[in-house]
Amino acid sequence: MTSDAQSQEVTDGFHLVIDALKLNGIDTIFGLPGIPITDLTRKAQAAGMRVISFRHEQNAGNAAAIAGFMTQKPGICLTVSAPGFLNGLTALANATTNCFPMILVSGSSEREIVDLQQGDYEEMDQLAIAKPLAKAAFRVLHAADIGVGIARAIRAAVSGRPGGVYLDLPAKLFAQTMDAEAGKKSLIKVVDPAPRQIPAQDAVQRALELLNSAKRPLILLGKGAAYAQADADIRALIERTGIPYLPMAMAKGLLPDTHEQSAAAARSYVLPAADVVMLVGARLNWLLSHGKGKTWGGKEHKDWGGQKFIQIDISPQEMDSNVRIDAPLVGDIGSCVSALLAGIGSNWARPPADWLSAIAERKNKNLAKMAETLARDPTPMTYHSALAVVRDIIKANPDAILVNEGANALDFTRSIVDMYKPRKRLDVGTWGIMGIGMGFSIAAAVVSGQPVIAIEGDSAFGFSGMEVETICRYNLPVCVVIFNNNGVYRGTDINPIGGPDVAPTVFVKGARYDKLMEAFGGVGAHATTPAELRRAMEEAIRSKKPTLINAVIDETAGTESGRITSLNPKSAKQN
Ligand code: ADP
Ligand code: TZD
Repeated sequence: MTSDAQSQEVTDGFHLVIDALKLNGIDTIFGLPGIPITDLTRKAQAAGMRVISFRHEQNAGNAAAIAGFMTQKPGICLTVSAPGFLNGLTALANATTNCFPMILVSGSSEREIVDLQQGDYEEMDQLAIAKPLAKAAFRVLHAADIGVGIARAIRAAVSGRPGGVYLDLPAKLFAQTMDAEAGKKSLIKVVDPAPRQIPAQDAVQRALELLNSAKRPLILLGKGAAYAQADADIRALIERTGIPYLPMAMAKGLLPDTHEQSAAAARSYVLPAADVVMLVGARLNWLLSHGKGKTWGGKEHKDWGGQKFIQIDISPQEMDSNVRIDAPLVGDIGSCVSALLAGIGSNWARPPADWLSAIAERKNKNLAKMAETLARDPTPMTYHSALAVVRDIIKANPDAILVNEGANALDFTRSIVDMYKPRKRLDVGTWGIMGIGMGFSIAAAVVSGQPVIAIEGDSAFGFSGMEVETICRYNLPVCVVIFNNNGVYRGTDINPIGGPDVAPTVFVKGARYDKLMEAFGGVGAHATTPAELRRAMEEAIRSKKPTLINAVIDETAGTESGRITSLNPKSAKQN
């Protein structure tokens, strides 16, 4: 081809968006087509990208977010204007809250009309609405700026503390054309999108000295530690110091939950008793009782327990957010942990034996008690007897990814089902949000190719249940297990005035969720005993077929809000 002929070739907004994503190693889009992005989905597929089409944008957004968590590359969610954008926005906000890197790319309507509020098709000032919920938000108006727009979105999503980024692409942009060669030159392959942040040496020294002075040290691993993919060094830090550790829900499996240094089964003992606590990618938010109060040995709920804290986090502003951080260690977890390891050397004194034996004693007692409960086989099936099965299945299939949502279905699964490998447990995260189930499951299967097991409360499942069609359409190895207890938390509430409406927490009794999966060609199974559940799950893993198991759970078994009953406001007024 002559250079003359080349310069006559043109490209357009559609292709520049696709080329910019591909140039940056992004090969998958989670989305839902419609004006103005239908052709973008078609052209992306034609260009060899994987385009996973959902039934609701929130699920596509959740898929993008968890793909970002699993891969350290921003997950892409693609939506149409106004309502599609808003549907995706919950997932974007949830991603930002959880520090998951994703980019919500949304088509938008004509700027001139939107800004004069003249009533365009799906009119909305999307950029303004996304801004407070995203880590960053950008709009591209000219095809020549697409490369910069995508580069900025990628950097914003994955550098520093990861988060959700909004990228607004007005309809007119896609149709714009420009010289193909100039277009190609305008694209940016982002160099080092998440630069390492090396901690200061004096901060490392301060942390080591504090850790060394501890009589009852404890390490807390959060989902930031799982995200960082510094698995071997984190394990070395724990094993070389001999310090007991607690994994937060999504850090389970960073070291196998069966590790002898895991203090998970003695949590209520170690939190108040520890004297020095090192947080690795975990915030002292509500999930850790804000680092104070009775959980931490404080007298009243605002009182500090007297622990000293070391906190490893990439965000300097996280320090002192709830209690004093005595040794802040700001940097990326990989760099911080390797700096600590260098300082620890090979002859670090193990923690005092009385601390370790006190933990072991509690742990063994609690584990024995749990083993007894799990061995029972009551009728109807309970959370415990069903989860004894799930626990065995995960043990036999440690590469399977466990997705988990609900209240009781969440809390019991988290405490009963051991994880053996990093980033295999994906759940409701920082908000305790319902609705992540099918989006996370789909992304986990697409990104990893591994089997996915989703343990779902019947209420939780309802938020994204229609995506079982998506699971069947892409023939994904997802086994959804619904813990069906006929309602939110339990199925036993009654209408206090006895009218025809059931209580607000109660669903149709004896619903057969398995039929939903069958409607789309997947495998449905109905399990009323642990033996039936085991057979159905083993078959799902073996066949890799989309499967939904309706596991009937005693409707009296749950508690209000699971383990967080106390967060329900109770009026001081006497009835
Ligand atoms: P959990 O819910 O498991 O306790 P959080 O979501 O509260 O975990 O905390 C995760 C923390 O990890 C956030 O404060 C975030 O800034 C931090 N983080 C995420 N990625 C990294 C990284 N690569 N290096 C250091 N800190 C990180
Ligand atoms: N809406 C959203 C988006 N997130 C929420 N967390 C809730 C509502 C409130 N909620 C919970 O916190 S758990 C839950 C709801 C509705 C469902 C619990 O019922 P379940 O699980 O059937 O999923 P269990 O096992 O019956 O407790």
